[in-house]
Amino acid sequence: MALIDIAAREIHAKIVYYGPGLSGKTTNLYVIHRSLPEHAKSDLVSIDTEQERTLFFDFLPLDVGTIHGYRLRLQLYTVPGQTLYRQTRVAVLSGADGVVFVADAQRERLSDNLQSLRELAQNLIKQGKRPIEFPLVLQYNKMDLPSALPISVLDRYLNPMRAPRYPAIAVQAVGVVETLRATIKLVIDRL
Ligand SMILES: Nc1nc2c(ncn2[C@@H]2O[C@H](COP(=O)(O)OP(=O)(O)OP(=O)(O)O)[C@@H](O)[C@H]2O)c(=O)[nH]1
Ligand SMILES: [Mg+2]
Repeated sequence: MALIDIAAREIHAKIVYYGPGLSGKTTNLYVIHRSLPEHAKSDLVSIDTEQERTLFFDFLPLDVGTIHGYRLRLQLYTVPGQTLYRQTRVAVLSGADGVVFVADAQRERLSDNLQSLRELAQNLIKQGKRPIEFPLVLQYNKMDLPSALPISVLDRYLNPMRAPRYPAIAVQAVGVVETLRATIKLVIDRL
């Protein structure tokens, strides 16, 4: 839940990158961190395994400027996508103001994407939110790979709710900033 600090004229909001294992959630945060100007850079905190699978979360605080005289401070988190860490995803998702669902566009990952989307909806409901009204942006990542499905097919299976969606190649920094910008816009509209 966004926190509005009237005395300090600041708004704090939380955006969570959700999705199946290895879809590219952590890569999104790396790319955003790398693209920040030196003076605005804060540390990217990653709690991961030796193989760089997210174990608990990644965390990046981000100062995105001023709206209506209030400084907007974002906290970006990623969940661990591996099936086994379901409870951790629940904890990391808690209090989110917006979600980026990072899907892996490869044909063989379609059912993993669907399962993760279903789990996300269930978790939002448990946290008292209505999934259709919740600020959600989809990212179709790994569009560079030969087995990536066409956008129209991904739309049909993953986006019946017609959320904003962006094709991406996160390792090449393609589509990463666009995805974040769209999510920030939804979150601000909601506030
Ligand atoms: N080819 C290709 N590889 C990508 C892309 N984005 C990420 N990867 C690779 O996919 C692997 C997994 O990326 P991560 O960002 O660690 O995935 P994750 O979603 O954080 O995974 P978990 O933490 O296990 O949930 C890494 O080897 C990345 O380099 C992409 O757009 N194209
Ligand atoms: Mg990760």
